[in-house]
Amino acid sequence: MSRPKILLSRAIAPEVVAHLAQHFEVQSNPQDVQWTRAELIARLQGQDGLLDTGTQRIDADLLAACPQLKIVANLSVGFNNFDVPAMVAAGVQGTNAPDVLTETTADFGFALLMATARRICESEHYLRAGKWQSWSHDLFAGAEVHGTTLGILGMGRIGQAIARRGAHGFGMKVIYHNRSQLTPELEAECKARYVDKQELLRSADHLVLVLPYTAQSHHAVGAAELALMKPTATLINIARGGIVDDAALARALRARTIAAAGLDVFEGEPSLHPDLLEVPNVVLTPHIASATGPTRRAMAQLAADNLQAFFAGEGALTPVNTPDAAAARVRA
Ligand code: 8YV
Repeated sequence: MSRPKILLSRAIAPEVVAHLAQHFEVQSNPQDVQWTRAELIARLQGQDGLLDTGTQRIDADLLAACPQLKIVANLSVGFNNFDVPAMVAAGVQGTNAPDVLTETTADFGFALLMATARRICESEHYLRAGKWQSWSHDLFAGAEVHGTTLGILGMGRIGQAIARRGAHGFGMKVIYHNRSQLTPELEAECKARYVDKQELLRSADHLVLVLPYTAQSHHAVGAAELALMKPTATLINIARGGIVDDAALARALRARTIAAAGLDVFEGEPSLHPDLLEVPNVVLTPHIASATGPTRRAMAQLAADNLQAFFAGEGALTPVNTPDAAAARVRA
């Protein structure tokens, strides 16, 4: 029996590619370029599985154009690139890469919060530009972190890991808002108190966004929400770009109706709203919250393990949908 054919849309850890090659016919993207949708569809012809980084839209049109495709394994915990109902209807499995990135992503969320509150990037640019002449009592005076109120919007695994860092490491008072309230045990462990969204926006000194991107969370933080925040507050987005209205945020930063922002994700990334590049009180990073060698390897390995388990008939390890059995595409 021939081995299933797997397409890697971007480069991943070489040891995971070598592992995949023991079980599959692997076709990779040697130049590691971001293919257009048309290029992806052309390359997917005859492929049984796709390992993607979560950037290619998997919808009814793509699935109809790639009738042999049976599974898409995302190298990301987010799967907003999947049209889940379309995948269910077409009998195609989707998987994500949860858990293995939780602590690393929470570390980065905290790093971004610290860098933003304490103006680390702004002050480094000043130093590199040769502008430092003498000590001054208010030179890059930033916002306090320890003992302040940490607000978290989206209290899944990563939100909880951030809450633990804030409460246990920095003595912060943690409040959160989420679609559902945590169990009393989890709330106690995270030392977190559930509040409504308005109170979260009004009370947080540092507000971290860690919620999934859906039609409901599109622009969950826009002009109206920013207007509720304290003028001394910072906003940190490590979730998805579309959750924040970037144009409204740039206006709030320029007018200093909030103090600062730290952004790892952007609407329309890798392009940025040009106004964000013009304001000094924002720390900008290129979607790297999960980017450590060990974590990116673990994410790639989990995606590979999903493919292997699926094609072995054992069922995907971290499925995000249950494909319609009647429509399920025959495995190679
Ligand atoms: C990924 C992410 O690195 O997991 C996610 O949802 O946003 C990041 O950890 C990115 O999606 C590329 O795969």
